[in-house]
Amino acid sequence: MLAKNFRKFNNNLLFNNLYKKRKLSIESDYYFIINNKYNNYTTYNSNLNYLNNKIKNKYEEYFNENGFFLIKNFVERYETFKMKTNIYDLVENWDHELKHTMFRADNCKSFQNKEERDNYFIDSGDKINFFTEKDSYDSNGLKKKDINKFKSLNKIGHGLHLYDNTFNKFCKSQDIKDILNNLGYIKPAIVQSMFIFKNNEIGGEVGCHKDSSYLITDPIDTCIGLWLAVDDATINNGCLWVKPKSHLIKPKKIFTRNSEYFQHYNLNSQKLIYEDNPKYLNDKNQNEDEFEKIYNNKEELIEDGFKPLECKRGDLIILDGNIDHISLKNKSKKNRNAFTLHIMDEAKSTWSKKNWMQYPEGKDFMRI
Ligand SMILES: O=C(O)CCC(=O)C(=O)O
Repeated sequence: MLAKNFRKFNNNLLFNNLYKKRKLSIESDYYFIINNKYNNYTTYNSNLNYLNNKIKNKYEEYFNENGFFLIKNFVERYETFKMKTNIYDLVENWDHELKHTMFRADNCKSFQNKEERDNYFIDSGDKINFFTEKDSYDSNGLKKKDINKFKSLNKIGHGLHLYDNTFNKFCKSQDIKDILNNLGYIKPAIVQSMFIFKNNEIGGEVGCHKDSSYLITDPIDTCIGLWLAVDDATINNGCLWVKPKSHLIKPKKIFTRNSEYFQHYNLNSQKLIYEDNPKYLNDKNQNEDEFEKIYNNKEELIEDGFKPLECKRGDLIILDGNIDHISLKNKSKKNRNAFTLHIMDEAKSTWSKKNWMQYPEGKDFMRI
């Protein structure tokens, strides 16, 4: 029913969006913006080649210097509605009593046992698994009555891109390839994708982190994040905040498979742990305090040099794997859905065996 109503709503939007035009590039005070002038609402075969070399260089230069970049109108608004329809279909078919785990796994009481719960997360790399908000379930692990299935979700991951749907087409689009190409990616491969709900009034905060702490590549960090706004994202509904130039400080900690469990078979030990990052142990250019620092409000973020990246639906943010970013709790009445991709360069690095997520033996990441 949800999906049917949404489709009806979507068709009206399609009509309204048919003649919408995209605009030209502009520059702002702290981030450089390109407005995609391509106006094809049905496919993802547009490309960034219209950018002349001057702009291309600026975009690379800006990204390398600051660690992020925002492209306005990267996809038509209509495409974001198609993504939502896809998600509504998945959620409608999801038996929330049966399989899900809370994203904040510590509080989860709804799985049979800890082992099963951990595996649902660890094995989700090539699957469509559902992760719920901690505030949507009561202390007995039962979903609160006033929260529907859609609203209860924190994210769906981590293999949405692998299935034949809107997300898959988006990932293979020429625009995405061009971005990665321009940034020097030789063999880009998608390691994970997530639909992040950040629903109104319940969407939890995401603590300050660098993606390379969670997605480890060796010998160098090649992880890059692409974050597509599926709803308008504002300071009020929990937009992303980034700390410009913080990508120059390397991740002090990494989130890894515990060798005690996986190599020494001590089954009473924790499966996933935080460790010092061996790559940068001797790196003097570190700030210990920054790791997973908690920020409670925008004033604290501004004080520490973070910038809010407010977006319209269809805008894309590119994040260096080492940039500090965060989003606050969504206390507003508006959802803040987003689709994210994390990509590595297989020409320059390999996927560390330490990573929490490993594909089944013999299965490769999707190259784009
Ligand atoms: O969407 C958010 O709130 C956080 C996303 C994020 O941290 C990521 O994509 O790496």
